[in-house]
Amino acid sequence: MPGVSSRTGLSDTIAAIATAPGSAGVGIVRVSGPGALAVADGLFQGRRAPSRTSGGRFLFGSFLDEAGEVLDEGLCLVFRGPHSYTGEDVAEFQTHGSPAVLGRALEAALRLGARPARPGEFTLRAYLHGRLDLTQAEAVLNLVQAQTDAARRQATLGLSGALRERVGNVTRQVTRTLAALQALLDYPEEGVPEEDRAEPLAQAEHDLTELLRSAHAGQVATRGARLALIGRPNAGKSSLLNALLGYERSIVTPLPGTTRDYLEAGLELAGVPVTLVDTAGIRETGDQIEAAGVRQAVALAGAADLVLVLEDGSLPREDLGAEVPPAGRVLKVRTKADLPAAWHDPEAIAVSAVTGQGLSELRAAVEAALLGDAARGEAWLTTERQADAARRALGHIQAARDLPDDLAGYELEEALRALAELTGQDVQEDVVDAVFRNFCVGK
Ligand SMILES: Nc1nc2c(ncn2[C@@H]2O[C@H](COP(=O)(O)OP(=O)(O)OP(=O)(O)O)[C@@H](O)[C@H]2O)c(=O)[nH]1
Ligand SMILES: [Mg+2]
Repeated sequence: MPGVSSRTGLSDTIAAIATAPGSAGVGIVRVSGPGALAVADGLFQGRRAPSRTSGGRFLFGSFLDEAGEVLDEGLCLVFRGPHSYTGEDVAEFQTHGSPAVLGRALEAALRLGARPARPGEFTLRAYLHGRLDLTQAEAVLNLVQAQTDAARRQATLGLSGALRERVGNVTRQVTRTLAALQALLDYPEEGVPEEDRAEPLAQAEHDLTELLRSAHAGQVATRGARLALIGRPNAGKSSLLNALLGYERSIVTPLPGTTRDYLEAGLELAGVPVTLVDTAGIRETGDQIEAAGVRQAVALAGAADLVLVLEDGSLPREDLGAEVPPAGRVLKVRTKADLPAAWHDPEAIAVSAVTGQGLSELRAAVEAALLGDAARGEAWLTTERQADAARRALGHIQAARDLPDDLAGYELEEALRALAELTGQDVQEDVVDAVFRNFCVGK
């Protein structure tokens, strides 16, 4: 069991409606804990009592309230600990998915001795019983909340334990070095061979650096990204926004200064929820409204995850005359590629909002910039909590590398502690609470 003392009391039996509010074909009430099957016996009447049914079976029958009134008909699924989601005895009632039925069924379960589950408490129990580590619990949350395919893919990988495994590889390398250093205390004349000291640490450092590079991608895939389009008036910002969206969201005219207020539109790019932000063309202007729009444009560019700087490809190039975020967060775009080009820049992606030329290259460049080369098949760090622990572990490993043998051990122990925190083997209760606070009731 992970090294946390639970405030929740695993001896309680908990119950909750596991399906979303509102009407649906099927609804589920879930009960977990030592009394789950007794609750099921009281609530459900079928050919056989749930408590006399072996795990992994389902029964068909009726749900009854305490007065014996039939609330609904449906299924009772029986799981016996440890072979269940939570690791405890679990009964799941599948009723018709109406709030009226579900409400009464939950009420009956509570009357029979269960207490209402807190948000995420089923998954918390799975964690406390060692069925999941903390990265997997976080993956469950991400999976429940996944709005896009990229987020789903990462959550599924995390749930499979792929992230735990990547972290486990690092832990093994650090442990190997630490063991070698400790042996040195007993046999100082032997020295620590390279392959037990520098090599595993270099490997651990490399793996952690890769993992951290994925953290940004993981967060982008989960929470989405903001993409600002900036440039001179008439550069073609609004036209490009419309072309990427596939509909006329923003007003386009031949007059420079058409867009003054900024506007946002959502789309999915490479499985990532992206918010495109169209802004006022940047120029010196006496118009108060437009000037306010220009100030906004610069601020929006500063706050975006990625900035597309658009320049009209059919006119001589001129400096934007404004602070542009540093390279790395910027993609240069040469617009109006259907017209004769007035300049060339190998770094700029040539696009035409009129013919659609270059749009797929642009999409690919945006994807690469947002997700980086974080290999697609690998598990990423998906939360700031995970990234923070990984960063600390890396810091200690780097510190150990440069220390003499007798002092490096301390840093490596700290690194192991941070890695154990990452997977949740060694965490404070408040960290665990913070993870599960974001869950919904019933999960
Ligand atoms: N030929 C051609 N014309 C374009 C293209 N993109 C935009 N235009 C034209 O350029 C003019 C300005 O386009 P907008 O999209 O309004 O430019 P903007 O950057 O949003 O301009 P402001 O809102 O004034 O800052 C319009 O007349 C568009 O039809 C393109 O790819 N090819
Ligand atoms: Mg515009």
